[in-house]
Amino acid sequence: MKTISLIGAPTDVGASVKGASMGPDALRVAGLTEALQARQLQVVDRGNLHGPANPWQEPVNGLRHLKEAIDWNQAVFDAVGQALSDGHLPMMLGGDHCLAIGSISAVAAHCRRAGKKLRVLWFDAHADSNLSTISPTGNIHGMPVACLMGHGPKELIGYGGHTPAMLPHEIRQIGIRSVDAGEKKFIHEMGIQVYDMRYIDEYGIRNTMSSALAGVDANTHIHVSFDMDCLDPQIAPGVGTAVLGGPTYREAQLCMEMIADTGLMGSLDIVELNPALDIRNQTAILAVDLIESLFGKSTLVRI
Ligand code: 5AB
Ligand code: MN
Ligand code: MN
Ligand code: MN
Repeated sequence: MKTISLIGAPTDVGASVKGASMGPDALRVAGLTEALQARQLQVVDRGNLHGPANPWQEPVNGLRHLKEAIDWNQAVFDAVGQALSDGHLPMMLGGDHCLAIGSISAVAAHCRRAGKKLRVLWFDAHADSNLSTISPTGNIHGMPVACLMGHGPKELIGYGGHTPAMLPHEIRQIGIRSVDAGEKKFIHEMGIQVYDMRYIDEYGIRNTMSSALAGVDANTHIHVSFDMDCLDPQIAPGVGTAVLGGPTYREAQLCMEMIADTGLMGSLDIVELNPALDIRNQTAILAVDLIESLFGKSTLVRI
């Protein structure tokens, strides 16, 4: 039986909108553990990690709360690494998206040790590829992809002593529709494969996911980094940086179902859920619903 380790990371140090720190408990209230257990999965809820409080300061040299982000990511790196060495599937409950630096650094280290190929599926409205020199906000939740590729402050690019944690060919970005000018240049230079909303509109979600999953095999570890703002704000209002025009409920479900069909998902981040902006916890409930599909609950009737 597969065991899932739930790792709560209750912080919003990477953002400038407050509230993502309440994400882990909102997911628990929405019934995450029970939903996974109903899928015959064993769940170990490791509770919430501890880290520095959010000092709510302005950016210094283009980076807001760098020290706090370093500490939180170290805690996430350690916890995700521990879960993987225990043979569990880590599910990191954010928290803001800067925490994917620690989470994916740990997953990448695990893949190197195990001789596995890594495929990161990054669902987001945003490209999260900012650098301190080009970011319009200094918010580190807008920088994790760049940091993972070795572009960022030295403390954020060296978890586990390996830089870069991830190479451009190991990631696919899906649902992107808000990209800053500097990010566009970075993505282009790095050669990151982005399935933006225009691509999804033109080719459909099925072709998008087939392409994003192309090349995975039995030796691939799929990591899903799911920023809740990927979804259309009509169905997912509980996020700090909402952008119109995201995937619908059914499109999101098909993404999850196609990932489940591979049987290769080995780790997961659920981030950027902001209960303070949500309506009766509906975005958390939606997250649990999509997670169930990621673990094989299907709407398919035909046999
Ligand atoms: B999220 C913006 N590009 O860098 C920036 O929610 C938004 O993790 C970043 O995707 C959004 O501040 C970060 C304007
Ligand atoms: Mn993000
Ligand atoms: Mn986002
Ligand atoms: Mn956000």
